[in-house]
Amino acid sequence: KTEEKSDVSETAQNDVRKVETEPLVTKDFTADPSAHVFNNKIYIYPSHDFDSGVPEDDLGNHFNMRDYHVYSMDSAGGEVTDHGVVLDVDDVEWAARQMWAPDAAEKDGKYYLYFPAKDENDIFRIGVAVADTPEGPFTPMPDYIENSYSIDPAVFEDTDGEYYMYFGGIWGGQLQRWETGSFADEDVYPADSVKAIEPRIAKLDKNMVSFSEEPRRIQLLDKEGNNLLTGDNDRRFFEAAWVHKIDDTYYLSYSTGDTHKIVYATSDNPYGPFTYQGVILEPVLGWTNHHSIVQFKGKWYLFFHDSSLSEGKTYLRSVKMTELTFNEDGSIQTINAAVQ
Ligand code: FUB
Repeated sequence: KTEEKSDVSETAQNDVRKVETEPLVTKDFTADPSAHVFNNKIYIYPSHDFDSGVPEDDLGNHFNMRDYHVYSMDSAGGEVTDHGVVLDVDDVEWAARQMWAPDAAEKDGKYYLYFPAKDENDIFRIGVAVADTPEGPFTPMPDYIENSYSIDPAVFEDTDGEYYMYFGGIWGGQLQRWETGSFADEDVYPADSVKAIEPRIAKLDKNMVSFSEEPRRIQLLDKEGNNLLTGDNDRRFFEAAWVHKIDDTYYLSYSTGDTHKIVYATSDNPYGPFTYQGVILEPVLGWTNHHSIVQFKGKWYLFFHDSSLSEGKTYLRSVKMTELTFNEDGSIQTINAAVQ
């Protein structure tokens, strides 16, 4: 890992690297890519966007996805194999609609697909489905994970074999409804001058299908040790948490939502507190920005999406990838992948 970092030592820390990228999948619209290396291949677990005819609103009802495909690649940037539909909302007893950004994990030869969806009360919960292979098909558990809520699960396997789920998203993702500990009837946003709503973490049980603890809040700090504030839209958490680890440093990256960036913060503990560091990906075409970071054959890659294939329709997105480079001090070089 030290060698990989030194490969980019000549890169100026604050340079923005402009990249040109193409959609990895053109047959369908795909978004929110969670990439993992299983069995020496890259597997991508994305949302499956489609035009359901639901009009656009601030709660994201137009993101009305109903199933998941899995994709794989033998080499970075190589041919992409579509493994077809691996889970459909109709097969999930507790889920009613809106199958949003999923993630996957492997343990002891079993594969777990974690996914948010609204239940029959229109409350986002996080469910899990199990398979014997990374490409599924996945069999859903009958109920959502107890004590789960909101959206965008990202499951991180630590080097000691523990698994943690990072999750949450504000606005349409409903995290603001959970500030009191139970689901509020109305949105509750803190004032601009107070601590912003924080992402959540829960350790997974050894069975991988339940939490072994109540979800906890993750503190996000600036470099002076102050909490990031609600009004700090350029840096505060919105959605799309992802964690990767290099040596002893945990990198928590996430979307800032209405300022459309992927940013990151670091910690020496999976529970945080995490200290804000900088921007990984500048705004892309389309309102949302959502990513994952994975190491494959010695290089690090950023998977993300934009709306280039649909010429800007924010709910019809396409998954892309590019190499991610680290500076000698472990900081991440900012990428600009914007297309006009
Ligand atoms: O794809 C639906 C939602 O849009 C995701 O859950 C968010 O992260 C945003 O990308």
